[in-house]
Amino acid sequence: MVRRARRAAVVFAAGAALLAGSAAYGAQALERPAAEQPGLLASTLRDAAEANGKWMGVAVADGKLGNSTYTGIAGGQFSSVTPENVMKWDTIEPSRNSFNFAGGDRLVDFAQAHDQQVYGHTLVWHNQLPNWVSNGGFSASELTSVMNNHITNVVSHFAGDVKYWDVVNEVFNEDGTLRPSVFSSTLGQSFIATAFRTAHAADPNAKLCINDYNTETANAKSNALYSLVSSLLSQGVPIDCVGFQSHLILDQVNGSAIQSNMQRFADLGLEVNVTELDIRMNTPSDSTRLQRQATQYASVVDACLAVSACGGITVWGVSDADSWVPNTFPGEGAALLYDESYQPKPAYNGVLTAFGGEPGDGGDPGDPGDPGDSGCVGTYTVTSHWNAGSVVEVRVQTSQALSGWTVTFSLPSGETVVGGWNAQLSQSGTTVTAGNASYNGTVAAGGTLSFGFQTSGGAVYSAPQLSLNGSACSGS
Ligand code: 9MR
Repeated sequence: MVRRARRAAVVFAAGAALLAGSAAYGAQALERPAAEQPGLLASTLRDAAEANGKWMGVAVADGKLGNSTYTGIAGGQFSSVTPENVMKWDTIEPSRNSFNFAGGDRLVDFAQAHDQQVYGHTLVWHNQLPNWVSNGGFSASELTSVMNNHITNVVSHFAGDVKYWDVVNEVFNEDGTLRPSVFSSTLGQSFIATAFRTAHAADPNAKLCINDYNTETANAKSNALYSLVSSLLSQGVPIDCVGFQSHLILDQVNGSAIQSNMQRFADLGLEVNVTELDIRMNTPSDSTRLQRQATQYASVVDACLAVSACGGITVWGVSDADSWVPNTFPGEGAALLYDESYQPKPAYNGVLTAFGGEPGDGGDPGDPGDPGDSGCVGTYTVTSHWNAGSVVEVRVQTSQALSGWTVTFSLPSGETVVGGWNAQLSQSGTTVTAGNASYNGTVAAGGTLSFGFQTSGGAVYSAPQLSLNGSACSGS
C-alpha cells in the first residue's frame, strides 16, 4: 500500500496495519485553489530584508535546536542569529578561566549551515554573571584582568565567526546614571572603554556595539547613552554600533520617535541596530490587537529602512512559545512573529510587507514550475480514503534552496496521523509538523520535496494550508 522505497523513521506505528486492512475507495486529488490561499507571502523575511540591504535576525535558544519546526523557521526566515543565552558569562566562563564554548559553537555551526551571520551577545553584563565575578571581592586591577581575560578568550575563540559583539549591555539606569554593578562600582565608567579596547584587540574585524533597552526614543536614558558614545568616539575608543533592544509594548510604539532617535546616533557615524525586538500585549491575544501589533512591527521596520545606518532587526525569539515575556510579565505575551504553534501571525506579514515583500500571487501559482512570490507551491493530494482514514501525499516546490525543511498544516479535529514516509511526522492538537528525513533535507532552488502519511479518525476532504519553514505556500 505504501509505495515508497525509502521510509523515514516514523513516529506513529499503526499505519501499515490499518492500511493493509482498509478498502481504498479510489484516488481523489484535492487541491486548494490559489484564490483561497490565505496570506500568500512574497518571500522569506531574510530575502525581503536583504533586498533593502538589511539583515533580519532572531534570538536562538540552544535548547530548541533539536526541534525541526523551530530550526526550519530560524534557518529559513532569518539571516542573522543571536545566541539568546549561550554566549553570556555564566555559560561561557562559569568558573575562573574555565571556558565552555559548546553552546556558542553549536550556534556558529547552525549559522554557517544556514548562511547566517552571528550577532554575539554579550561580553560584559551585570546579569547572568557568575558569583565568582560579582562577589569575588576583586581589586580594581584584578577585576580589570578578569574582565579582559574573559573578553580576550571569548572574542578570540569566535573571531571570524561572530560578526558583531554586544560588548557591554544595559549599563544605564532609567534616569541615565550608571547602573550599579561589580564593574561600575569597582572600576567606574572606565570599564566600558577598556572592554571595547580589549575586544578590538582580540578581533579587529568584529563590529563592537553597546546595547540597552528603553533607549529606543529620546529620554534620559538614551540621552545618557548618546553622551557616552559621543565621548567614547572622541577618545578614539573602537565602538562601531549601538543596539536598541526594543522590548516594546503594544500601543506604545512610536515609529517616528524611534526613527529620529536612531538617526541621531547614526549621525555620530555609528551603525544602529534593533537587537531584541518584541511587542508584547495582554494575553490571550485577539485579532484586533494582533493586527495592531502587525502595524507596529511594520513601523519599526519602516524606522530602520528610513535610517541608512540601520543594519538590521533581530526579534527576540522565533515564536510566542519561545519568548521570555510570559515568564517575566505574567499575563503578557504574544509578542513575536509566530504563534505558539509556529504559525506566522499578522505581525509576520507586517514585517514582510514593510520590507517590500508582497503578499499575493506575483508569479503564477498554477504553474508547478513557478513557485511565484510565495516562495513555495504546495499540493495536498488525498490519494485514497475510506470510512476511517485516508492516504495523503504532499508535495512542496520551493523557489529557494533548502538545507532542512519543515512543512506544517492543520487537520480537522479528530483526524490523526498514524504513519508516514519520507518525513518525520508529529502532531500536536490539530497541527501536523513534517520535518525532513535524514536523506531528503537538501532541496535545490526550484526543486520539490514530497512525503506522505496515513490518517485515521475521518478523512480530510479539503486541502489545508501548507507552510514551508514558516511561510505559507500557494497552492498548485
Ligand atoms: O531571553 C533571555 C532569557 O532566556 C534569560 O532567562 C534572561 C536572563 O536575564 O535573558 C533574556 O534575554 C535578555 C537579554 O539577554 C538582554 N536584554 C533583555 C532580554 C530579556 O530579558
